[in-house]
Amino acid sequence: MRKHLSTLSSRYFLSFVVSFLLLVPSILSGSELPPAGEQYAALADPNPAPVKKTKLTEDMVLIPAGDFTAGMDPDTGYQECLKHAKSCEPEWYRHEAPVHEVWIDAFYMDKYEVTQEKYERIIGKNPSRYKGANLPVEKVNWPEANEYCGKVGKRLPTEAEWEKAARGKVNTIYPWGNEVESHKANFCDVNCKNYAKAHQFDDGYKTTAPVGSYPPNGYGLHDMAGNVWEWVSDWYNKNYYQNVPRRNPKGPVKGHRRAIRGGSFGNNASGMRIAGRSWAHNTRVSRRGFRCALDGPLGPSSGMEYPEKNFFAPAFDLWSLGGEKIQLFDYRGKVVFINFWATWCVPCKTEMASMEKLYRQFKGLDFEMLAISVDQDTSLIKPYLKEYNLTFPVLLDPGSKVARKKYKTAGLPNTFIVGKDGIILHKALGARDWDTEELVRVFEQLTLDN
Ligand SMILES: [Ca+2]
Ligand SMILES: [Ca+2]
Repeated sequence: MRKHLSTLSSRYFLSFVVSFLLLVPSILSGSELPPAGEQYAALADPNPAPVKKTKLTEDMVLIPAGDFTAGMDPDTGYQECLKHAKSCEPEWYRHEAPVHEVWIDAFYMDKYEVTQEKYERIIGKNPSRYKGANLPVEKVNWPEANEYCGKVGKRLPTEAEWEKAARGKVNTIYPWGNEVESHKANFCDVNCKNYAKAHQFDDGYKTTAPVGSYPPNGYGLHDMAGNVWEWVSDWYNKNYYQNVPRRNPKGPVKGHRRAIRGGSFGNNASGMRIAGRSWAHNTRVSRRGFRCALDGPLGPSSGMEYPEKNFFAPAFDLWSLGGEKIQLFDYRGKVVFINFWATWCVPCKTEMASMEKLYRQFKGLDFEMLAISVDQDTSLIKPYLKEYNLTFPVLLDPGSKVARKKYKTAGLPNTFIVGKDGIILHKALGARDWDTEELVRVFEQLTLDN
């Protein structure tokens, strides 16, 4: 699979190099991007690789790309510890500071901790202390967790991915709010036999609980708080949050212990805080398991790009083919699929049918498709739509002012996916197959997001 991915990446790298070389003359001459139809179309990739279809994502949730707030003010962690534990030290929480914004590309996260049944099916043995097919596998060390994820075609999540996934779009101490409650997660409650036992709470389990026994968090993930601690891919470093990369941090380059997250059945409630960090040497203990992650479908291998930072989609108002004035602002609160195209653009034609399918599937939901034609001769558009049986809304940009000046399109087709908050989430230059299972799932997730 790695070979397959690297072939894809090099293919895209080549196509971008080609695009860039084609652009060079106009950059050098200082002229605007090519006005002539054929030249304009030549920049697009007429044969995009299809997005890989896979069933790997069953029982996984797509966590959309974007910023989240990582870390926590250490005093909050300390105060929360004082509420639930007999001894706490303020310095235990310094490694969660400072609070910082991190961009994470879209990725998939397992809904559940890996169960013993799944682990045994792949690895051929079950090391767990507390046996049960649907209980989380435990007593696995980091290389074993890493090996399992690799064998099923996935990987361990990074610490930052784990924290974003656990946050589930909220800024509370726990996934469900700021106070510990009895039936939200499995921690060291009244049933627990160790020093952390909390008499005032009853979560129903002395040791591990079957995965998914408690309500999911805001992303639909279970047991991110409690049950078993979870290995992540990062090395642990207590100072890492003080100088963390802004985008997709992958942890320190080396270390001698790994980060673990989320608390367990054997810890007091404050161990389940979303921002709580901990570490472990390469040991096997019954309180520790894991779950796997997977790159999102719009990662580098799909040819989709993420903007370097959060860009609001430039505002525009254009006439529709039906003679209505349409403003982008009218669609605030919806996911907007903006596609620049022209009747003379050959690659545009190859993606139109899949755009139509996507449009019909999401019509009426929090979704709008705006196909912006840059045709000079707008009389060609209606017959074209009729010929290919296309019903999505078409806007007119005959001078390419919106296409080239506002959206800086470098070729056709050029697609921009705009989130509900008006921020450009993805860009694609060249035709795509827009109604693949993977991409439909992406749009489902985006339209459901708040
Ligand atoms: Ca418990
Ligand atoms: Ca857990």
